[in-house]
Amino acid sequence: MQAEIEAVYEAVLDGEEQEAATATEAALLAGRSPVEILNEGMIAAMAEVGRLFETGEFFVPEMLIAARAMQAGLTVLKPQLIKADIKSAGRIVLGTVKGDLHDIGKNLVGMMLEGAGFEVIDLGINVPPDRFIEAIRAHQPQILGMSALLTTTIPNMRVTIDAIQAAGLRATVKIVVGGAPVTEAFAQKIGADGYAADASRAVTLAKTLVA
Ligand code: B1M
Repeated sequence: MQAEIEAVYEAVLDGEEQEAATATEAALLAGRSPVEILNEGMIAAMAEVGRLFETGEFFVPEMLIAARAMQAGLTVLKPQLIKADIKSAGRIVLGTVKGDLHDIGKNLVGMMLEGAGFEVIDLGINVPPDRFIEAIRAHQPQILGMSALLTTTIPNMRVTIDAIQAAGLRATVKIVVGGAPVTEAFAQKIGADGYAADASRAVTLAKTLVA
């Protein structure tokens, strides 16, 4: 791994918020690409955080400070990931489902979509079905995107889709789901229109769905 990328990786893994921002700036200045910094520095560090949590070496506080450090790095990276686009490619309402507080992946998906010219309305975390429904009525998006990171919260994607159906809005919006425990088969089973494994695939899928 390149030294500049390794510095980002270590800062996120150690939960060093200030260092994560500084190392990200340094890596950009050294000519490393934003995508390389994101994938090999930040996302790789979070994967290691998850592994250490599974083996009992990290606990929730360590996960949380690593997440904060990644957010600090992402704040520096965001302008580089988003290239201004004059014409809106479409409107997307995005949120993490009820019961789930994970938002780093969702935020990344939102940033990449903005970078591709989509107007993103982010409802945040722990979003109950009725808030998704309100947002569909208020913003009339072409796409609704739901994120979930827990096997215990992915069923809320189906609950939300059923509620949208019951509200008579299902035909007005395409529904995209994603997050580590979500699969293509699960997406089909719950009646979503699409599944994306990562942020760049989410952009490709969104473009296809609005085309
Ligand atoms: Co949590 N956590 N966590 N956690 N956490 C996981 C998810 C876990 C896998 C860790 C582990 O055990 N290895 C595990 C889930 C196990 C399971 O359900 N099978 C877990 C657990 C158990 C928990 C708690 C229950 C722990 C506890 O309290 N005992 C608790 C639950 C809280 C809750 O939500 N109710 C909890 C809490 C937390 C923190 C708050 C401390 C923190 C989140 C901070 C935050 O998000 N602001 C946290 C973190 C940081 C993690 C890990 C370490 C990292 C997640 C992350 O940010 N990854 C995670 C382990 C892991 O994933 N390796 C873990 C980086 C991010 C870029 O990837 O989110 O997958 P990801 O997003 C990707 C794709 O999935 C996709 O694109 C993104 C970018 O490429 N994607 C989409 C995501 N959303 C999409 C939507 C789309 C399309 C693509 O369309 C709309």
